[in-house]
Amino acid sequence: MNKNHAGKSIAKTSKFLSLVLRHRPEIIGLELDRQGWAEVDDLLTQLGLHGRSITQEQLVRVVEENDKQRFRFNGDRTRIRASQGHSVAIDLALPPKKPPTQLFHGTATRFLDSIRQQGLLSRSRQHVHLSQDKSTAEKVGKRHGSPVILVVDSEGMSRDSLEFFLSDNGVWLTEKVPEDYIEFPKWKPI
Ligand code: HQG
Repeated sequence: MNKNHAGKSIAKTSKFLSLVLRHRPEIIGLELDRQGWAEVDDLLTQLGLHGRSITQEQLVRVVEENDKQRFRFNGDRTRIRASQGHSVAIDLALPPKKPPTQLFHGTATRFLDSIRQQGLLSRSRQHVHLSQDKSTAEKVGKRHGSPVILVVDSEGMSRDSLEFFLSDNGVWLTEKVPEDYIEFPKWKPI
């Protein structure tokens, strides 16, 4: 297999892993424990049974080479989980952490009216996702349409006892962001 093809298949496997480890483990008959971990042996077996066979070495490459470090092994590499982004009801069991003064959220202009009214909601996921840098927020926003970056007063939220968690891959998570803590763009989107 040439390098390009290998890269593409890694990307494909990574997308599929996101689907099963975050959203739909049942499509390959996989069970996640309460904290979202799957047994690596089970995962490899179930992938094989569903026409998605990969080797342990390929799985290690998917985890290690993932651009956002979306997946993580436990210490002895017998278990694996997604570090954030779940829609399945699991408890990542992250300790609350004091956030930086500000955090950013990238969204699409078409959602702005609704966000002004309701604040940021986690919708299908378990948390609202925030980043420490604007460029990540911009990329996330672009996935939904014409991007806009919202500035979140995380310091104010923290002061008001709203909790934050930092995922293993550096994404800030919180249950919701009430509209009063959001700085909206001054310009009116077209
Ligand atoms: C929007 C990526 C209307 C919200 C990233 C977003 C992230 C509202 C969309 C991770 C709303 C949900 C998650 C409201 C929120 N009214 N729209 N009240 N509140 N929204 O995909 O943050 O590459 O569930 O602004 O790095 O875009 O997948 O969340 O536009 O960490 O690893 O509803 O996905 O990681 O969309 O992305 P999503 P997200 P990965």
